[in-house]
Amino acid sequence: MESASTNTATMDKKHSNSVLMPSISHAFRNSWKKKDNEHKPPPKTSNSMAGMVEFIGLIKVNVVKGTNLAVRDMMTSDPYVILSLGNQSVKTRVIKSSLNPVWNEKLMLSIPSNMPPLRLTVYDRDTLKADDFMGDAEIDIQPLVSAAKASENSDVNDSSTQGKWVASLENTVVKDGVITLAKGTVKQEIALKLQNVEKGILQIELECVPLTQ
Ligand SMILES: [Ca+2]
Repeated sequence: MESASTNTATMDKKHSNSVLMPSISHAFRNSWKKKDNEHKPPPKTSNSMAGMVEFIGLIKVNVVKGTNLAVRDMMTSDPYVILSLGNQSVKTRVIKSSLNPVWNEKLMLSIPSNMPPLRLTVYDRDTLKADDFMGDAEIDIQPLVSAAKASENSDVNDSSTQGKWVASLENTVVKDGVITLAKGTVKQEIALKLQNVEKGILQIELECVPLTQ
């Protein structure tokens, strides 16, 4: 370090100490107070840009029912379903004490442009300990999205002339996931055999609404 610059810095510090000290400490007090009150600082622009995802449409999921689900309490379970697509996640209500729950609950998720698989996970709600896993399943939504886009671009809009797209669902399907067009909406009814669990079938209906712009 050169002595000249050190001297300058010391001089500056002394100068600011004598003149600006009261206002600086006041500013610090204010900034601390502000942090305590707000808890969350506003997100930086670069962060929010990095987290931005482009959506190409909406997927409506009707979680219809579960059949012969796994037992996680003494005799039964309190099942609910978590749906996740990319970073989003939504869940159904809990049906108390049932291995054949009927939710009939419609949930909606935005479809990211990279079209990740739709994940469904079933849990047993417990009050005194962590919820227990009751199986999961994954659905490739690309065939449904393609069908929805095709039907949108097509002039013909009745179900008889529309082709049928059979979804590729690997080994998780019980019932064929045939995609159908009825009254201008593209739908897919699927019965899924839950994976990583001893038993259980989940029945859902998917509907895709592409964004036109
Ligand atoms: Ca339970």
